[in-house]
Amino acid sequence: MATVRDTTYDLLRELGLTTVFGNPGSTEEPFLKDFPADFHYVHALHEASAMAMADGYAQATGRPAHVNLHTAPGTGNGMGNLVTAWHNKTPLIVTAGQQTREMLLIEPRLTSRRPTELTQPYVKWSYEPARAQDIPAALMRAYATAVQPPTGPVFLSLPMDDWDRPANPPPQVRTVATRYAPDPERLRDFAAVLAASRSPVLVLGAAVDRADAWPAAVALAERLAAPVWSAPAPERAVFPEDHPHFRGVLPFAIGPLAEALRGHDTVLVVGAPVFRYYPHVPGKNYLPADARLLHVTEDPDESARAPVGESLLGDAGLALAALRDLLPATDRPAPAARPEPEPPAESSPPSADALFAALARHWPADGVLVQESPSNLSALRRRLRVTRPGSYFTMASGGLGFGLPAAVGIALAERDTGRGRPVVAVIGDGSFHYSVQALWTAARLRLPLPVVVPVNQQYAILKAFADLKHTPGVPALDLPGLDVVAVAHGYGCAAEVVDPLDRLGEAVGRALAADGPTVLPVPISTEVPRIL
Ligand SMILES: Cc1ncc(C[n+]2csc(CCOP(=O)(O)OP(=O)(O)O)c2C)c(N)n1
Repeated sequence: MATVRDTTYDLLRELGLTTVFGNPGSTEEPFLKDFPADFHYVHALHEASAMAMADGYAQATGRPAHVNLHTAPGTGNGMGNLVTAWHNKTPLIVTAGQQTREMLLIEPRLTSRRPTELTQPYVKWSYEPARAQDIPAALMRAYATAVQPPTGPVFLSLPMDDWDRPANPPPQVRTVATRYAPDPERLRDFAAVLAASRSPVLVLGAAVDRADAWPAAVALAERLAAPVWSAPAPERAVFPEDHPHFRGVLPFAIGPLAEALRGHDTVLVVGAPVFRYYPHVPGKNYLPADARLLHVTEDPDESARAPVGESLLGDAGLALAALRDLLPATDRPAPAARPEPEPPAESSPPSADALFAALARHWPADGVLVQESPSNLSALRRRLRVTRPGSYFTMASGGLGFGLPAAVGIALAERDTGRGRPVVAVIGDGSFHYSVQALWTAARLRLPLPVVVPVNQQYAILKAFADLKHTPGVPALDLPGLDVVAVAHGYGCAAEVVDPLDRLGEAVGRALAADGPTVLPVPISTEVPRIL
Protein backbone atom coordinates (compact mmCIF):
# COMPACT_ATOMS: atom_id res chain seq x y z
CA MET A 1 0.00 0.00 0.00
CA ALA A 2 1.31 3.47 -0.89
CA THR A 3 2.44 5.58 2.05
CA VAL A 4 2.00 9.31 2.47
CA ARG A 5 5.68 9.64 1.57
CA ASP A 6 5.33 7.62 -1.69
CA THR A 7 2.33 9.68 -2.79
CA THR A 8 4.06 12.93 -1.87
CA TYR A 9 7.21 12.14 -3.87
CA ASP A 10 5.06 11.14 -6.86
CA LEU A 11 3.24 14.45 -6.63
CA LEU A 12 6.48 16.43 -6.32
CA ARG A 13 7.75 14.63 -9.43
CA GLU A 14 4.61 15.48 -11.36
CA LEU A 15 4.88 19.12 -10.31
CA GLY A 16 8.51 19.24 -11.45
CA LEU A 17 9.69 19.88 -7.88
CA THR A 18 12.58 17.39 -7.84
CA THR A 19 15.14 19.86 -6.48
CA VAL A 20 14.93 20.32 -2.71
CA PHE A 21 16.86 23.15 -1.01
CA GLY A 22 17.37 22.56 2.67
CA ASN A 23 19.21 21.74 5.81
CA PRO A 24 18.10 18.52 7.47
CA GLY A 25 17.15 17.75 11.06
CA SER A 26 15.60 14.84 12.93
CA THR A 27 12.09 16.13 12.23
CA GLU A 28 12.80 15.99 8.46
CA GLU A 29 14.52 12.60 8.34
CA PRO A 30 11.32 10.55 7.98
CA PHE A 31 10.51 12.62 4.85
CA LEU A 32 14.06 12.42 3.50
CA LYS A 33 14.44 8.68 4.20
CA ASP A 34 15.61 6.70 1.12
CA PHE A 35 15.88 9.99 -0.78
CA PRO A 36 14.98 9.10 -4.39
CA ALA A 37 17.79 9.04 -6.93
CA ASP A 38 15.88 11.27 -9.37
CA PHE A 39 15.70 14.07 -6.76
CA HIS A 40 18.50 16.56 -6.03
CA TYR A 41 18.97 17.71 -2.45
CA VAL A 42 20.84 21.04 -2.47
CA HIS A 43 22.54 21.09 0.89
CA ALA A 44 22.83 24.53 2.51
CA LEU A 45 24.75 24.91 5.77
CA HIS A 46 22.27 27.46 7.09
CA GLU A 47 18.57 27.91 6.42
CA ALA A 48 18.96 31.56 5.33
CA SER A 49 21.06 30.25 2.46
CA ALA A 50 18.61 27.45 1.63
CA MET A 51 15.77 29.96 1.37
CA ALA A 52 17.63 32.47 -0.84
CA MET A 53 19.17 29.77 -3.05
CA ALA A 54 15.67 28.46 -3.68
CA ASP A 55 14.46 32.01 -4.33
CA GLY A 56 17.22 32.63 -6.89
CA TYR A 57 16.58 29.23 -8.47
CA ALA A 58 12.84 29.88 -8.72
CA GLN A 59 13.31 33.34 -10.22
CA ALA A 60 15.88 32.15 -12.76
CA THR A 61 13.93 29.05 -13.81
CA GLY A 62 10.59 30.89 -13.77
CA ARG A 63 9.14 28.00 -11.75
CA PRO A 64 8.36 27.51 -8.06
CA ALA A 65 10.99 25.92 -5.82
CA HIS A 66 10.79 23.72 -2.72
CA VAL A 67 12.63 24.51 0.51
CA ASN A 68 12.63 21.94 3.34
CA LEU A 69 13.59 23.32 6.75
CA HIS A 70 14.05 22.06 10.27
CA THR A 71 11.08 22.66 12.59
CA ALA A 72 10.86 25.98 14.49
CA PRO A 73 14.60 26.82 14.82
CA GLY A 74 15.36 26.08 11.16
CA THR A 75 12.30 27.97 10.01
CA GLY A 76 13.37 30.84 12.23
CA ASN A 77 16.81 30.87 10.64
CA GLY A 78 15.18 31.08 7.24
CA MET A 79 12.81 33.90 8.17
CA GLY A 80 14.95 36.85 7.03
CA ASN A 81 15.07 35.49 3.52
CA LEU A 82 11.42 34.42 3.70
CA VAL A 83 10.63 38.11 4.25
CA THR A 84 12.69 38.80 1.14
CA ALA A 85 10.95 36.06 -0.88
CA TRP A 86 7.62 37.64 0.08
CA HIS A 87 8.71 41.06 -1.18
CA ASN A 88 10.33 39.45 -4.23
CA LYS A 89 6.99 37.72 -4.93
CA THR A 90 8.84 34.45 -5.43
CA PRO A 91 6.71 31.29 -5.47
CA LEU A 92 8.41 29.15 -2.80
CA ILE A 93 6.92 26.07 -1.21
CA VAL A 94 8.47 26.02 2.23
CA THR A 95 8.00 22.83 4.21
CA ALA A 96 9.29 22.18 7.72
CA GLY A 97 9.27 19.13 9.93
CA GLN A 98 7.20 19.03 13.10
CA GLN A 99 7.50 16.83 16.17
CA THR A 100 5.53 13.58 16.36
CA ARG A 101 1.76 14.10 16.59
CA GLU A 102 1.72 11.46 19.35
CA MET A 103 3.64 13.82 21.67
CA LEU A 104 2.61 17.30 20.48
CA LEU A 105 0.30 17.88 23.45
CA ILE A 106 3.19 17.71 25.92
CA GLU A 107 5.48 19.85 23.72
CA PRO A 108 8.65 17.77 23.50
CA ARG A 109 11.93 19.27 22.32
CA LEU A 110 11.71 20.51 18.70
CA THR A 111 7.98 21.04 18.81
CA SER A 112 7.03 23.96 16.64
CA ARG A 113 4.49 25.78 18.80
CA ARG A 114 1.74 27.35 16.71
CA PRO A 115 3.65 26.51 13.50
CA THR A 116 1.16 28.15 11.18
CA GLU A 117 1.69 31.48 12.93
CA LEU A 118 5.48 31.33 12.86
CA THR A 119 5.91 32.43 9.25
CA GLN A 120 3.09 34.97 9.29
CA PRO A 121 2.66 37.49 7.76
CA TYR A 122 5.23 36.60 5.10
CA VAL A 123 3.42 33.70 3.45
CA LYS A 124 0.30 33.53 1.30
CA TRP A 125 -0.88 30.40 3.08
CA SER A 126 0.30 28.51 6.12
CA TYR A 127 -1.02 25.10 7.16
CA GLU A 128 -0.41 21.98 9.19
CA PRO A 129 -2.51 19.18 7.70
CA ALA A 130 -5.27 17.99 10.02
CA ARG A 131 -4.53 14.38 9.06
CA ALA A 132 -1.40 12.65 7.80
CA GLN A 133 -3.12 11.58 4.60
CA ASP A 134 -3.89 15.23 3.76
CA ILE A 135 -0.21 16.03 3.12
CA PRO A 136 -0.18 15.38 -0.67
CA ALA A 137 -3.39 17.36 -1.28
CA ALA A 138 -2.09 20.14 0.98
CA LEU A 139 1.07 20.27 -1.16
CA MET A 140 -1.06 20.55 -4.29
CA ARG A 141 -2.96 23.41 -2.69
CA ALA A 142 0.32 25.02 -1.57
CA TYR A 143 1.62 24.86 -5.13
CA ALA A 144 -1.57 26.34 -6.58
CA THR A 145 -1.46 29.13 -4.00
CA ALA A 146 2.20 29.98 -4.59
CA VAL A 147 2.04 30.27 -8.37
CA GLN A 148 -1.21 32.23 -8.75
CA PRO A 149 -0.85 36.01 -8.90
CA PRO A 150 0.46 37.67 -6.90
CA THR A 151 3.00 34.87 -6.59
CA GLY A 152 4.71 34.29 -3.26
CA PRO A 153 5.87 31.86 -0.60
CA VAL A 154 3.63 29.35 1.23
CA PHE A 155 4.37 27.26 4.32
CA LEU A 156 3.50 23.71 5.41
CA SER A 157 4.31 22.19 8.81
CA LEU A 158 4.60 18.40 8.43
CA PRO A 159 4.62 16.13 11.51
CA MET A 160 7.35 13.51 11.39
CA ASP A 161 5.11 10.52 12.13
CA ASP A 162 2.91 11.20 9.09
CA TRP A 163 5.18 9.86 6.37
CA ASP A 164 4.77 6.10 6.85
CA ARG A 165 0.98 6.29 7.20
CA PRO A 166 -1.16 4.77 4.45
CA ALA A 167 -2.01 7.32 1.78
CA ASN A 168 -5.37 8.26 0.37
CA PRO A 169 -5.70 8.08 -3.42
CA PRO A 170 -3.34 10.71 -4.89
CA PRO A 171 -4.75 14.22 -5.36
CA GLN A 172 -5.48 15.44 -8.86
CA VAL A 173 -2.48 17.23 -10.32
CA ARG A 174 -4.08 20.49 -11.33
CA THR A 175 -2.92 23.35 -13.49
CA VAL A 176 -3.86 26.86 -12.41
CA ALA A 177 -3.74 30.24 -14.11
CA THR A 178 -0.55 32.21 -13.53
CA ARG A 179 -1.72 35.51 -15.03
CA TYR A 180 -4.92 37.38 -15.59
CA ALA A 181 -5.88 40.10 -18.06
CA PRO A 182 -7.02 43.58 -17.05
CA ASP A 183 -10.67 44.63 -17.20
CA PRO A 184 -11.15 45.77 -20.83
CA GLU A 185 -13.32 48.75 -19.94
CA ARG A 186 -10.93 50.18 -17.38
CA LEU A 187 -8.06 49.47 -19.74
CA ARG A 188 -9.75 51.64 -22.38
CA ASP A 189 -10.12 54.42 -19.79
CA PHE A 190 -6.39 54.20 -19.05
CA ALA A 191 -5.58 54.27 -22.78
CA ALA A 192 -7.79 57.34 -23.22
CA VAL A 193 -5.96 59.19 -20.45
CA LEU A 194 -2.61 58.29 -21.99
CA ALA A 195 -3.74 59.27 -25.48
CA ALA A 196 -4.86 62.70 -24.23
CA SER A 197 -1.73 63.22 -22.17
CA ARG A 198 0.69 66.04 -23.02
CA SER A 199 3.75 64.35 -21.54
CA PRO A 200 3.34 60.77 -20.30
CA VAL A 201 6.09 58.85 -18.51
CA LEU A 202 6.43 55.14 -17.82
CA VAL A 203 7.61 53.76 -14.48
CA LEU A 204 8.21 50.03 -14.65
CA GLY A 205 8.72 47.47 -11.91
CA ALA A 206 9.98 43.94 -11.47
CA ALA A 207 6.67 42.38 -12.55
CA VAL A 208 7.56 43.46 -16.12
CA ASP A 209 10.65 41.25 -16.02
CA ARG A 210 8.83 38.44 -14.22
CA ALA A 211 6.19 38.52 -16.99
CA ASP A 212 8.93 38.40 -19.65
CA ALA A 213 7.49 41.64 -20.99
CA TRP A 214 10.48 43.76 -22.03
CA PRO A 215 9.38 43.75 -25.69
CA ALA A 216 5.86 44.88 -24.72
CA ALA A 217 7.35 47.63 -22.52
CA VAL A 218 9.58 48.85 -25.36
CA ALA A 219 6.67 48.80 -27.82
CA LEU A 220 4.46 50.87 -25.50
CA ALA A 221 7.23 53.34 -24.64
CA GLU A 222 7.94 53.87 -28.35
CA ARG A 223 4.25 54.17 -29.18
CA LEU A 224 3.88 56.89 -26.55
CA ALA A 225 7.29 58.45 -27.28
CA ALA A 226 7.58 58.42 -23.48
CA PRO A 227 10.66 58.28 -21.29
CA VAL A 228 10.96 55.22 -19.06
CA TRP A 229 12.12 55.01 -15.46
CA SER A 230 12.71 51.97 -13.35
CA ALA A 231 10.59 52.11 -10.18
CA PRO A 232 12.71 52.81 -7.08
CA ALA A 233 14.89 50.08 -5.48
CA PRO A 234 13.96 47.46 -8.08
CA GLU A 235 14.74 43.79 -7.53
CA ARG A 236 14.92 43.11 -11.28
CA ALA A 237 15.88 45.13 -14.37
CA VAL A 238 12.78 46.18 -16.29
CA PHE A 239 13.81 47.72 -19.61
CA PRO A 240 16.88 47.71 -21.90
CA GLU A 241 19.09 50.21 -20.13
CA ASP A 242 20.89 51.16 -23.35
CA HIS A 243 17.56 52.15 -24.98
CA PRO A 244 17.40 55.93 -25.65
CA HIS A 245 14.10 56.22 -23.73
CA PHE A 246 15.59 54.81 -20.51
CA ARG A 247 16.20 57.39 -17.80
CA GLY A 248 17.52 55.27 -14.91
CA VAL A 249 16.18 54.26 -11.51
CA LEU A 250 13.90 56.68 -9.65
CA PRO A 251 15.12 57.91 -6.25
CA PHE A 252 13.52 56.12 -3.27
CA ALA A 253 12.28 59.17 -1.35
CA ILE A 254 9.04 61.12 -1.70
CA GLY A 255 10.35 64.61 -2.51
CA PRO A 256 13.20 63.63 -4.86
CA LEU A 257 11.01 61.09 -6.71
CA ALA A 258 8.31 63.67 -7.40
CA GLU A 259 11.03 66.07 -8.53
CA ALA A 260 12.42 63.50 -11.01
CA LEU A 261 8.98 63.20 -12.61
CA ARG A 262 8.45 66.96 -12.87
CA GLY A 263 6.97 68.11 -16.17
CA HIS A 264 4.94 64.95 -16.75
CA ASP A 265 1.17 65.05 -16.57
CA THR A 266 0.56 61.28 -16.63
CA VAL A 267 2.64 58.70 -14.78
CA LEU A 268 1.90 55.13 -15.82
CA VAL A 269 3.29 52.69 -13.24
CA VAL A 270 3.32 49.05 -14.29
CA GLY A 271 4.30 46.15 -12.07
CA ALA A 272 5.71 48.01 -9.07
CA PRO A 273 4.54 49.37 -5.73
CA VAL A 274 3.66 53.10 -5.64
CA PHE A 275 6.36 53.57 -4.50
CA ARG A 276 9.09 51.65 -2.68
CA TYR A 277 10.47 54.46 -0.51
CA TYR A 278 13.37 54.19 1.94
CA PRO A 279 14.58 57.37 3.70
CA HIS A 280 11.82 59.75 4.71
CA VAL A 281 12.53 62.89 2.74
CA PRO A 282 9.20 64.67 2.90
CA GLY A 283 7.91 66.38 -0.14
CA LYS A 284 4.67 68.27 -0.33
CA ASN A 285 3.32 65.76 -2.83
CA TYR A 286 3.89 62.20 -4.00
CA LEU A 287 3.73 63.45 -7.58
CA PRO A 288 4.50 66.63 -9.46
CA ALA A 289 1.66 69.16 -9.21
CA ASP A 290 -1.23 68.30 -11.56
CA ALA A 291 0.23 64.91 -12.53
CA ARG A 292 -2.11 61.94 -12.61
CA LEU A 293 -0.96 58.43 -11.76
CA LEU A 294 -2.24 55.23 -13.39
CA HIS A 295 -1.20 52.03 -11.64
CA VAL A 296 -1.21 48.58 -13.20
CA THR A 297 -0.43 45.71 -10.82
CA GLU A 298 -1.36 42.06 -10.41
CA ASP A 299 -1.41 42.56 -6.64
CA PRO A 300 -4.57 44.03 -5.03
CA ASP A 301 -2.70 44.75 -1.80
CA GLU A 302 -0.06 46.74 -3.67
CA SER A 303 -2.84 48.69 -5.32
CA ALA A 304 -4.73 49.27 -2.05
CA ARG A 305 -1.77 50.73 -0.18
CA ALA A 306 -0.77 53.18 -2.92
CA PRO A 307 -1.25 56.70 -1.53
CA VAL A 308 -2.19 58.16 -4.92
CA GLY A 309 -3.38 57.04 -8.33
CA GLU A 310 -6.04 54.93 -9.96
CA SER A 311 -5.54 51.20 -10.23
CA LEU A 312 -6.03 48.51 -12.81
CA LEU A 313 -5.49 44.89 -11.80
CA GLY A 314 -3.80 42.59 -14.25
CA ASP A 315 -0.64 41.02 -15.57
CA ALA A 316 2.08 43.52 -16.50
CA GLY A 317 2.80 41.95 -19.88
CA LEU A 318 -0.84 41.62 -20.92
CA ALA A 319 -1.58 45.20 -19.82
CA LEU A 320 1.44 46.69 -21.64
CA ALA A 321 0.57 44.87 -24.86
CA ALA A 322 -3.12 45.78 -24.65
CA LEU A 323 -2.36 49.46 -24.01
CA ARG A 324 0.01 49.51 -26.96
CA ASP A 325 -2.75 48.14 -29.19
CA LEU A 326 -5.27 50.71 -27.97
CA LEU A 327 -3.06 53.76 -28.42
CA PRO A 328 -2.87 55.85 -31.58
CA ALA A 329 0.49 56.96 -32.96
CA THR A 330 1.78 60.23 -31.51
CA ASP A 331 3.65 63.06 -33.18
CA ARG A 332 5.62 63.82 -30.02
CA PRO A 333 9.36 63.53 -30.67
CA ALA A 334 11.05 60.51 -29.06
CA PRO A 335 13.07 61.34 -25.95
CA ALA A 336 16.78 61.88 -26.53
CA ALA A 337 19.23 59.40 -25.01
CA ARG A 338 20.65 60.35 -21.63
CA PRO A 339 24.30 61.41 -21.67
CA GLU A 340 26.98 58.81 -20.98
CA PRO A 341 28.63 59.28 -17.57
CA GLU A 342 32.07 60.87 -17.43
CA PRO A 343 34.92 58.38 -17.01
CA PRO A 344 35.52 57.68 -13.30
CA ALA A 345 38.10 59.74 -11.45
CA GLU A 346 41.41 57.97 -10.75
CA SER A 347 42.22 57.32 -7.11
CA SER A 348 44.07 54.85 -4.95
CA PRO A 349 42.45 52.72 -3.75
CA PRO A 350 39.96 53.02 -6.62
CA SER A 351 36.43 54.32 -6.14
CA ALA A 352 33.45 51.96 -6.47
CA ASP A 353 32.71 53.88 -9.66
CA ALA A 354 36.10 52.89 -11.11
CA LEU A 355 35.62 49.28 -9.99
CA PHE A 356 32.27 48.97 -11.77
CA ALA A 357 33.51 50.80 -14.88
CA ALA A 358 36.25 48.15 -15.04
CA LEU A 359 33.73 45.36 -14.46
CA ALA A 360 31.53 46.77 -17.25
CA ARG A 361 34.49 46.71 -19.66
CA HIS A 362 34.95 43.00 -19.03
CA TRP A 363 31.27 42.09 -18.70
CA PRO A 364 30.22 38.95 -20.62
CA ALA A 365 27.53 39.78 -23.21
CA ASP A 366 24.93 37.45 -21.71
CA GLY A 367 26.10 37.91 -18.11
CA VAL A 368 23.71 37.75 -15.15
CA LEU A 369 24.36 40.21 -12.32
CA VAL A 370 23.36 39.45 -8.74
CA GLN A 371 24.07 42.34 -6.42
CA GLU A 372 23.97 43.23 -2.75
CA SER A 373 26.29 46.18 -2.35
CA PRO A 374 24.15 48.83 -0.68
CA SER A 375 26.15 52.05 -0.75
CA ASN A 376 27.67 51.28 -4.15
CA LEU A 377 24.42 50.43 -5.87
CA SER A 378 24.00 53.65 -7.80
CA ALA A 379 27.62 53.49 -9.03
CA LEU A 380 27.06 49.89 -10.12
CA ARG A 381 23.84 50.70 -11.96
CA ARG A 382 25.39 53.79 -13.56
CA ARG A 383 28.37 51.88 -14.94
CA LEU A 384 26.96 48.45 -15.70
CA ARG A 385 23.86 48.77 -17.83
CA VAL A 386 21.60 45.75 -17.95
CA THR A 387 20.52 45.22 -21.54
CA ARG A 388 18.87 41.80 -21.49
CA PRO A 389 15.86 40.48 -19.59
CA GLY A 390 16.18 38.12 -16.64
CA SER A 391 19.75 39.13 -16.02
CA TYR A 392 19.69 41.33 -12.89
CA PHE A 393 18.66 40.19 -9.43
CA THR A 394 18.69 41.71 -5.98
CA MET A 395 16.35 41.72 -2.99
CA ALA A 396 13.15 43.75 -2.84
CA SER A 397 13.08 43.72 0.96
CA GLY A 398 16.15 45.60 2.18
CA GLY A 399 17.24 42.51 4.16
CA LEU A 400 20.86 41.52 3.75
CA GLY A 401 21.92 37.90 3.25
CA PHE A 402 20.02 37.29 0.03
CA GLY A 403 22.50 38.11 -2.73
CA LEU A 404 25.24 35.55 -2.17
CA PRO A 405 23.00 32.47 -1.80
CA ALA A 406 20.64 33.76 -4.50
CA ALA A 407 23.61 33.92 -6.88
CA VAL A 408 24.32 30.27 -6.06
CA GLY A 409 20.71 29.31 -6.84
CA ILE A 410 20.76 31.34 -10.05
CA ALA A 411 24.07 29.81 -11.19
CA LEU A 412 22.60 26.35 -10.49
CA ALA A 413 19.49 27.27 -12.50
CA GLU A 414 21.68 28.36 -15.41
CA ARG A 415 23.30 24.93 -15.32
CA ASP A 416 20.08 22.93 -14.79
CA THR A 417 18.17 24.74 -17.56
CA GLY A 418 21.11 24.25 -19.94
CA ARG A 419 21.13 28.01 -20.63
CA GLY A 420 24.60 28.27 -19.13
CA ARG A 421 24.72 32.06 -18.89
CA PRO A 422 27.65 33.34 -16.80
CA VAL A 423 26.57 34.61 -13.36
CA VAL A 424 28.59 37.24 -11.47
CA ALA A 425 27.82 38.29 -7.90
CA VAL A 426 28.77 41.70 -6.48
CA ILE A 427 28.44 41.52 -2.69
CA GLY A 428 29.56 44.20 -0.19
CA ASP A 429 32.10 43.16 2.44
CA GLY A 430 29.42 43.63 5.11
CA SER A 431 26.63 41.88 3.18
CA PHE A 432 29.00 38.97 2.41
CA HIS A 433 28.78 37.65 5.98
CA TYR A 434 25.01 37.29 6.41
CA SER A 435 24.73 34.04 4.42
CA VAL A 436 28.40 33.36 3.85
CA GLN A 437 27.89 29.59 4.20
CA ALA A 438 26.40 29.62 0.68
CA LEU A 439 30.00 29.58 -0.55
CA TRP A 440 30.34 25.97 0.58
CA THR A 441 27.29 24.90 -1.46
CA ALA A 442 28.69 26.72 -4.52
CA ALA A 443 31.99 24.91 -4.05
CA ARG A 444 30.31 21.49 -3.61
CA LEU A 445 28.22 22.12 -6.74
CA ARG A 446 31.35 23.30 -8.63
CA LEU A 447 29.59 26.40 -9.85
CA PRO A 448 31.81 28.79 -11.84
CA LEU A 449 30.69 31.81 -9.83
CA PRO A 450 32.88 34.91 -9.45
CA VAL A 451 31.96 36.80 -6.26
CA VAL A 452 33.33 40.34 -6.51
CA VAL A 453 33.52 41.89 -3.03
CA PRO A 454 34.05 45.67 -2.90
CA VAL A 455 36.02 46.02 0.35
CA ASN A 456 35.48 49.35 2.10
CA GLN A 457 35.69 47.84 5.61
CA GLN A 458 32.52 49.54 6.77
CA TYR A 459 28.74 49.67 6.60
CA ALA A 460 29.01 52.69 4.34
CA ILE A 461 25.32 53.07 3.63
CA LEU A 462 24.55 53.24 7.34
CA LYS A 463 27.09 56.05 7.66
CA ALA A 464 25.35 57.82 4.77
CA PHE A 465 21.95 57.26 6.40
CA ALA A 466 23.23 58.54 9.76
CA ASP A 467 24.52 61.61 7.98
CA LEU A 468 21.22 62.22 6.18
CA LYS A 469 19.22 61.76 9.39
CA HIS A 470 21.67 63.62 11.65
CA THR A 471 22.30 60.72 14.04
CA PRO A 472 26.03 60.97 14.87
CA GLY A 473 27.81 58.52 17.17
CA VAL A 474 26.18 55.27 16.00
CA PRO A 475 28.40 52.31 17.05
CA ALA A 476 29.32 49.27 14.95
CA LEU A 477 29.63 50.85 11.52
CA ASP A 478 33.23 49.72 10.85
CA LEU A 479 34.42 46.27 9.81
CA PRO A 480 38.14 45.96 10.50
CA GLY A 481 40.01 42.66 10.67
CA LEU A 482 37.91 40.54 8.30
CA ASP A 483 39.95 38.24 6.05
CA VAL A 484 37.64 37.59 3.10
CA VAL A 485 40.19 35.36 1.35
CA ALA A 486 40.64 33.16 4.42
CA VAL A 487 36.87 32.84 4.90
CA ALA A 488 36.45 31.87 1.23
CA HIS A 489 39.23 29.29 1.48
CA GLY A 490 37.58 27.88 4.59
CA TYR A 491 34.45 27.08 2.58
CA GLY A 492 36.41 25.49 -0.24
CA CYS A 493 36.48 28.40 -2.70
CA ALA A 494 39.34 29.87 -4.69
CA ALA A 495 40.06 33.47 -3.70
CA GLU A 496 42.46 36.27 -4.54
CA VAL A 497 42.62 39.96 -3.77
CA VAL A 498 42.31 42.05 -6.94
CA ASP A 499 44.87 44.81 -6.58
CA PRO A 500 45.67 46.75 -8.69
CA LEU A 501 42.29 47.08 -10.37
CA ASP A 502 43.61 46.42 -13.88
CA ARG A 503 43.83 42.74 -12.92
CA LEU A 504 40.04 42.55 -12.57
CA GLY A 505 39.20 41.51 -16.15
CA GLU A 506 41.63 38.62 -16.12
CA ALA A 507 40.51 37.53 -12.63
CA VAL A 508 36.81 37.52 -13.58
CA GLY A 509 37.57 35.71 -16.85
CA ARG A 510 39.50 33.01 -14.98
CA ALA A 511 36.73 32.68 -12.39
CA LEU A 512 34.09 32.20 -15.09
CA ALA A 513 36.18 29.44 -16.68
CA ALA A 514 36.88 27.69 -13.34
CA ASP A 515 35.00 24.63 -12.05
CA GLY A 516 34.11 26.26 -8.77
CA PRO A 517 33.44 29.64 -7.16
CA THR A 518 36.12 32.33 -6.86
CA VAL A 519 35.90 35.12 -4.33
CA LEU A 520 37.51 38.35 -5.53
CA PRO A 521 37.86 41.02 -2.83
CA VAL A 522 38.68 44.41 -4.36
CA PRO A 523 39.92 47.12 -1.98
CA ILE A 524 38.00 50.34 -2.71
CA SER A 525 37.99 53.86 -1.36
CA THR A 526 36.33 54.40 2.02
CA GLU A 527 34.64 57.57 0.84
CA VAL A 528 30.95 57.31 1.75
CA PRO A 529 28.62 57.95 -1.21
CA ARG A 530 25.53 60.05 -0.49
CA ILE A 531 22.35 58.08 -0.04
CA LEU A 532 20.33 60.15 -2.52
C1 LIG B 1 19.51 41.38 7.78
C2 LIG B 1 19.97 42.80 7.85
N1 LIG B 1 20.69 43.23 8.91
C3 LIG B 1 21.12 44.49 8.96
C4 LIG B 1 20.81 45.39 7.98
C5 LIG B 1 21.23 46.83 8.07
N2 LIG B 1 22.18 47.18 7.00
C6 LIG B 1 21.79 47.75 5.85
S1 LIG B 1 23.04 48.07 4.83
C7 LIG B 1 24.18 47.47 5.91
C8 LIG B 1 25.63 47.51 5.60
C9 LIG B 1 26.05 46.75 4.38
O1 LIG B 1 27.44 46.79 4.32
P1 LIG B 1 28.21 46.44 3.00
O2 LIG B 1 27.67 45.22 2.39
O3 LIG B 1 29.66 46.47 3.30
O4 LIG B 1 27.84 47.61 2.02
P2 LIG B 1 28.22 49.17 2.04
O5 LIG B 1 27.10 49.86 2.75
O6 LIG B 1 29.51 49.34 2.73
O7 LIG B 1 28.26 49.52 0.61
C10 LIG B 1 23.54 47.00 7.06
C11 LIG B 1 24.25 46.40 8.21
C12 LIG B 1 20.02 44.90 6.89
N3 LIG B 1 19.66 45.68 5.88
N4 LIG B 1 19.64 43.62 6.87
